[in-house]
Amino acid sequence: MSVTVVLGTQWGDEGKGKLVDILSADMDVCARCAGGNNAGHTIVVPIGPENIEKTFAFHLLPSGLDCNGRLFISDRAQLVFDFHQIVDGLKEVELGGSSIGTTKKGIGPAYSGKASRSGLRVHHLFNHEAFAIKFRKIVEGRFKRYGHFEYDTEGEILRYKVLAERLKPYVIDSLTFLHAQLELKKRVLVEGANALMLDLDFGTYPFVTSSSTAIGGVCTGLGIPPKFIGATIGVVKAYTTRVGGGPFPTEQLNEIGTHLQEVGREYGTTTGRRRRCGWLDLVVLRHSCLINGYSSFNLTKLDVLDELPEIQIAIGYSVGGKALLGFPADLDVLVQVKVEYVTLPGWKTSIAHTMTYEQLPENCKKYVEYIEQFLGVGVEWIGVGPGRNSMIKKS
Ligand code: 2SA
Ligand code: GDP
Ligand code: MG
Repeated sequence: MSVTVVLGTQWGDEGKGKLVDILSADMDVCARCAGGNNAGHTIVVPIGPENIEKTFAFHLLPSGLDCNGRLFISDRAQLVFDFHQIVDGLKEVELGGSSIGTTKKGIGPAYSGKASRSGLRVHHLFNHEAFAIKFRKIVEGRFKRYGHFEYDTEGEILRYKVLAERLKPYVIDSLTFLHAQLELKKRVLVEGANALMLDLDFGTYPFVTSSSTAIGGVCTGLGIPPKFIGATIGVVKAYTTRVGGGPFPTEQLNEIGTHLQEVGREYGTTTGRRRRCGWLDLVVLRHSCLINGYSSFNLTKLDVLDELPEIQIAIGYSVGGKALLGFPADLDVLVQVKVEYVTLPGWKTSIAHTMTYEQLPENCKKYVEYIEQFLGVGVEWIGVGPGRNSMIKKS
């Protein structure tokens, strides 16, 4: 079983990029399987003889990418066009007060096209005449639905003719490629994008993205059967953030939320939007564990909690005095939940330069162990800063 999967366990931005960057050193292939350039995965790495830390943000390309000539694009990948992005914006305006708060990268409209079987895929680019006919038809359909927005259809068709030539050297039959790698027992790392609570089926629908961000999306996105999947590492932020609209039971619209936002520098990697912040939610994580079956966790941004005298963790939801067993599907129920918290003491000391688990303050270890025991999943990695070296290997 040579495939290791890295998935976001909450509402995204847990720090998947950083773990993927670290794990990539021991991998042969790093693959993206879902989402698009809505994702923003940040890595902070020491560069040059003086080891000056530099920040890189990856959107569409895998964070494990380290060299030209080693990038491949699946011929089956769906294409996101500029008109999808325009339509994304128009849809959000149409929704008004109940807008999703999308990244406006065209993800929803492109996945709608895919599901309604009118999407264009990478292989379509290489039959220019047929591509042009299909493209015109799709754009006409969008004009009918959204009115005649400003868009130079013929200019775009010519632009894609040129871009297709540039893309050609990278395009492969990814199924044949990946299965050949698996046959050779090469190590494959899958970089999940977005996160479980943004999954089209299991997230806080409709405030979700349009791809399958859960473990199932790894198999449908890459065309590999579950039998190849060895480890599934869930990346868990030590508190919770969410960007965009939708309910967020442990959100702290107070000085705690502001503290987490400022210390954690919680701004969208793709859009620069302020991320909403709140306490860690183990009800969300239990739901996440059920679906993805994590073999271990990477707990990230634990350093962001350093200064807090007390830390709260959500451990249950109830409605009308009745405890809920699972995470509610209905957002009208979710907005009503009363959250039950436990309060743990903080550690009030910087853990930024801690190298081993044993060196962490006792209260910090108690926080980690509480999470492990509640969820029944071990924490394998702990992030204590944004840099590549600020990661403790626990077990
Ligand atoms: P979309 O654009 O259709 O996928 O938006 C639908 C919802 O999914 C959320 N979403 C995200 N949430 C967290 N991080 C994402 N990536 C960027 C980042 C976000 C940014 O790394 O910070 O820069 O704003 C991401 N992408 C999509 C989105 O907020 C909607 O709630
Ligand atoms: P991703 O989408 O899951 O890859 O996460 P993002 O890159 O969007 O957001 C995570 C942010 O937290 C980035 O700015 C990272 O550099 C930063 N980060 C990751 N791990 C840690 C950590 O352990 N501590 C701190 N302070 N920052 C971290
Ligand atoms: Mg991100």
